[in-house]
Amino acid sequence: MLVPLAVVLLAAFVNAEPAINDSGPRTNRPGRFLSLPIPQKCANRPKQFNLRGHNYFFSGHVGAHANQRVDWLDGRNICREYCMDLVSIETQEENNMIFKLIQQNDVPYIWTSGRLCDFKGCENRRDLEPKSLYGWFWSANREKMSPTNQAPISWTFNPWSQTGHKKTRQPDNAEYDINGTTESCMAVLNNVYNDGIAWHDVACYHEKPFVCEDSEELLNYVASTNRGIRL
Ligand SMILES: [Ca+2]
Repeated sequence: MLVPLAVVLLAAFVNAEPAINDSGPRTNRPGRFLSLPIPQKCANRPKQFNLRGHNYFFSGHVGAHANQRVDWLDGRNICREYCMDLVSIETQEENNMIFKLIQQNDVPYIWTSGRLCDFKGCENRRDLEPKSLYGWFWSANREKMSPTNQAPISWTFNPWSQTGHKKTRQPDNAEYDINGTTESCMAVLNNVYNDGIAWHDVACYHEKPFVCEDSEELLNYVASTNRGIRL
């Protein structure tokens, strides 16, 4: 009985995402939805590195995606077909792993699943106000982030950059002042503002390489609907 419920929840979440349709001046593709996993792709998903039972890959190191730069939702959907999603960085250990990947391979930036809860369904949530401090979460598992102005619990530092376009700490929603586009998605940037490797809020239409991480929800769903599949 759990599986149909999971599907319903997934579908509901798809419908909660329409705000990203109007996310940028350069792309305007209405009616975009989250992709469902493809069992064959899940079984053969790239497993480049591993942390605590989750597999990951960096798009730049996978032949099919090596030169691909995509907007945030396309990044999620490419990952989701593999039973993965954009990376969610809940622990400092995981953050260290991602920062090391970026540093050692001179990657300019990557998308993560970090998202500002500023779409339909996020209204009337006083616990998310002010949004710039309390409104961020990991889309892949819907886990709330720590307040953006402090080090997450059990971390030794705050991964959000102390500077950016406006020379103020992140998130700064800087593009809103430029062209009215909200910076609703989270990327890890490599020294773009002479600030080392750090977290930034960025408008979702920007096109970047990405890191995918196993989605337990999608893997469980495909496992329970495909008898005998090896994931
Ligand atoms: Ca920013």
